[in-house]
Amino acid sequence: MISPEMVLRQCRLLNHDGDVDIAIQDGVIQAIAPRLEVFGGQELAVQGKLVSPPFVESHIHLDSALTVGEPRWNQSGTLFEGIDIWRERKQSLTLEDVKQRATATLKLLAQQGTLFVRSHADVSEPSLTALKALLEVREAVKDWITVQVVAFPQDGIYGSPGNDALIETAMEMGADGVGGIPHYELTREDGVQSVHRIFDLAQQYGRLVDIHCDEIDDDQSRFLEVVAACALRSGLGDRVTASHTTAFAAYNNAYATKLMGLLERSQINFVANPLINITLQGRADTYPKRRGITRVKELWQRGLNVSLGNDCVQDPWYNLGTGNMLAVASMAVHACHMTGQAEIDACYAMATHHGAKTLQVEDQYGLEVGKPANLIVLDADSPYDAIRRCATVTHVISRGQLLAQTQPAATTWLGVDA
Ligand code: 17E
Ligand code: FE2
Repeated sequence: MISPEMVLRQCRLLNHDGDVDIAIQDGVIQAIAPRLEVFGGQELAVQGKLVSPPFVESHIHLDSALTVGEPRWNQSGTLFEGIDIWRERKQSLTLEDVKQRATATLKLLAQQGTLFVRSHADVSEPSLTALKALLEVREAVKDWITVQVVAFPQDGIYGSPGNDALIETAMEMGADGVGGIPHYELTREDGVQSVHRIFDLAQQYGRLVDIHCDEIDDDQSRFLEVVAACALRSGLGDRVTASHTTAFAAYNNAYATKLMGLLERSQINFVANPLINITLQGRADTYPKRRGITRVKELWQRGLNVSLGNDCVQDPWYNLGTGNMLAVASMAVHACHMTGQAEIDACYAMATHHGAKTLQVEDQYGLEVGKPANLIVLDADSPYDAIRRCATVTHVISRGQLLAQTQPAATTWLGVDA
């Protein structure tokens, strides 16, 4: 008999027949079995609901979150107007401003079941306020949520003279990853050079790579091949992530097929941000309009790692958003034609396990004995049910502690005969 601090009774697990009990002790999963005999501890009656590892937010900008309308709303809906609005807003960033909005956003994410987050921090301002603030937040929240910070040169590494030095300073300050935006550099050559520079920094400082790559509908935007080639040649492989890659959806199939072989060899990760890119992309199209989301289905079918992100919560690029990963997965199901049963399950995996692979946190992640007790209870009986109904995450357990609880909405019918 064991004496855990907490026992979850009758949990339905992913890919597992029959319900199990889960015992938690010292912040770690102590036992998983159909009926655990325990002595003491807090009991949580899950009653056959889905218990899952937490969601992984593979891509968000915590520095710009919750600034919608400041100083103005994005009227064109394009990436480029968003960058211009942010350039204005970021002139008035303070540490307190960024920390307050980032922490509020992390709480939104966590209460909806996300406990691992990769955030980009804009490092195109000489003060590096966004980065400093997010590094402080990473530390301040680490007891309840894991945050990685990627140094992201929003205005390009070569867009203005000081930016190259700023991204190196960001490495010295302790960013977890190095990013870039090759499709926004002034020329194709600058874009290629920026990718090489990013890989040099990643190797020199031993950091992860996560590049905003080809986030444009231009079928000539082909930096993904450069990223994949660098990942292959440097041996960085799955420590590298290509985010967005929306142009991949615009490439002709002959080129896309050739590229797919290189991607497979490179073993890089992909992050799709379907809520954002379905709205940002296709803006220069008339009809038919592109969906502007990378080839999620084909990448997944080839066994490549694809995960998902919100990208934004109410910022210059996206006026909406609540930070809910099930909403992101639902948009992936719809916009990427992932409606088959296995495909819906795959979209759930993209919001969970695949994200852990992108973030390279698999050693801390998953419902297994000995792993940190990070888990969520959903008001759903399967991933399909969870995505279809955008189910409430009723309990969030982080490091073995109950962090947040939410009541599902309940309707009472009045005045209608059953
Ligand atoms: N910056 C960028 O280049 N692309 C985006 N989707 C966001 C910020 C949100
Ligand atoms: Fe982004």
